Parts: sequence; C-alpha cells; structure tokens
Amino acid sequence: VLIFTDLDGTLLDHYTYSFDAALPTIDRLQKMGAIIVPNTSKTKAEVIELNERIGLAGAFIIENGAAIIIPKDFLPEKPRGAQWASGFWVVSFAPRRSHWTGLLSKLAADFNGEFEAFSDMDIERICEVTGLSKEDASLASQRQYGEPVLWKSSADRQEAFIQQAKKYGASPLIGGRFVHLCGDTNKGKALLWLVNEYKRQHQRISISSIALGDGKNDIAMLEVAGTAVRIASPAHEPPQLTRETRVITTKGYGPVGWTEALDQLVPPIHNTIKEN
Ligand code: 2M8
Ligand code: MG
Ligand code: MG
Repeated sequence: VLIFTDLDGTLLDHYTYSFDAALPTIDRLQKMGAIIVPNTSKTKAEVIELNERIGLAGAFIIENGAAIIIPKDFLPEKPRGAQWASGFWVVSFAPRRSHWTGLLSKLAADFNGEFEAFSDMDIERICEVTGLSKEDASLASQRQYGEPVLWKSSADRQEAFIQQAKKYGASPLIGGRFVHLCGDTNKGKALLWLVNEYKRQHQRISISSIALGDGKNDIAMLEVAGTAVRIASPAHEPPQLTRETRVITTKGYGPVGWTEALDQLVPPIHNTIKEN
C-alpha cells in the first residue's frame, strides 16, 4: 500500500509540528512494507530534513504537487520524464516560483496592503507567522515553484484575490495558514502520477492507496485515493469532499488522528510481524 500523507496539521501537529504521536504507527507500517509518501506544500529542503527526523527514505511530493522527488533506489528504473538533480530524480509539473512572484506585483495593484507574500518576509517574520524555528523557517523559504501569501484582509476579499489570480493563469490553493499561488498542479495529480509509475514499473494491475489530509489543498488527493482520511484540525473545518465511500474522518487532531485512522485501516497483524 502507498500511503500519501499531508504534513502540516496531518502527520505534524498544527501548532507544534510534532510527529511523536505517530512514530509507533509509522514504524509498524514500514516494517509491514507500507510506503509512506509525504505529499505537502512544504519545500524540498524542508521534507529532506523532516524525512531524516521521521525515518522516511522514499519518494515525496513537494509544493502542492509541483514536483515529485524520487530517491535513486525507490523505483527499478528511471522514472518517466525525470531529471537527475542533487541526488534525486525530479519530476516537475510547474513553472518556477519567479513566475508567481512576478504575478504578485500585478495583484498588489488591486489588493494593496491586503496580503503579505512569503518572498517579502524575512526569517524572523516567517517564524512569527508559522511558529517554525529559525532553521525550519529558512528551509521553508527555499521555495522553487509556488509562492505562499498570508491573507490579511476579509474572506470575501480573499475570494476576489483568488478569482483575479485565476484570470492571470494561477490555480491558487488554500493551506492551513497561507493561500498558495501555484500552477495547474495539485496533490491529487501528483498522487496519480506516482501510483501509475509505480504500477508500470512493477507491472502491477492495481495498487492500493490511502491519502490523509486536513486542509483544502488536500481535497484533490483525498478525492482520487483508494481511501480518504480527513484529519480533524483544531484550527479549521475538515475539507469537504464529494466522494461518499471509503472516507474516514478522525476524532483526533494531527498525528493523533493519523494514528487512529491507520491503526484502523491497516491493523497490526500480530502473528506475522517479526520482532527485530
Ligand atoms: C506553509 O504551508 C502550510 C501548509 O498547510 C500552510 O499553507 O499553512 C508553507 O510555507 C510551508 O513551507 C511551511 O512549512 C508551512 C509552515 O506552517 O506553511
Ligand atoms: Mg495540512
Ligand atoms: Mg500541506
């Protein structure tokens, strides 16, 4: 099984970014052969660092589906359309960040003072609005594809901003804290790409997938996965889905809900697990 997981507010606590509550389940799932694929708005630099801390070593999806990063031994062959860059295969689907920061200067004319762009924040300011440490904020600032925008005005104005950005060719996505200006990419398209490539290279007819997420930017992946898990959030409503089957909504927040759902969906098989 391929388990696609959002990070902020899902595997990581919305406020503290702790994943401790999920560690025993992560360990158990990996020993059973499940593959955990982070599918996040975070940057490549952030996920590389987090993977090391969590103990993940497989493929991951960054910046809301903008690119898939694949370690050399994750798949038998070179992934279709991949470029080799700093130790990974990279499959990218989106224009570079400069495209969106350029667009923001146009939007600033109509929405003057109503938003703050990530690229205009220094590290201290990123820490202040996200609660990240300085080290992690600096990894978050290394964006390659999209541009997060902190909305400071009303919800109606935010909707007007999104509509205007769409006219300029963006496909904005709403994360836990930011509106992400990005191209026509999302976590669902990236999930399907990786599932298909995995099936093709392993000559499998089907492979089961589970997606877990807490935010609106997770809707696309939650709609297309074999099973969808809506993770409860202390900060906002769970994402609204159109599908009605194979959907779970957790009681617990973040990593507590993550564990609750996966212990139910992929229960421990006591008699076949080998103790190391
Ligand atoms: C941003 O992403 C989250 C995802 O939900 C958001 O929109 O609130 C990104 O800047 C990411 O790189 C960063 O780590 C995160 C920190 O909260 O915020
Ligand atoms: Mg999230
Ligand atoms: Mg996210």
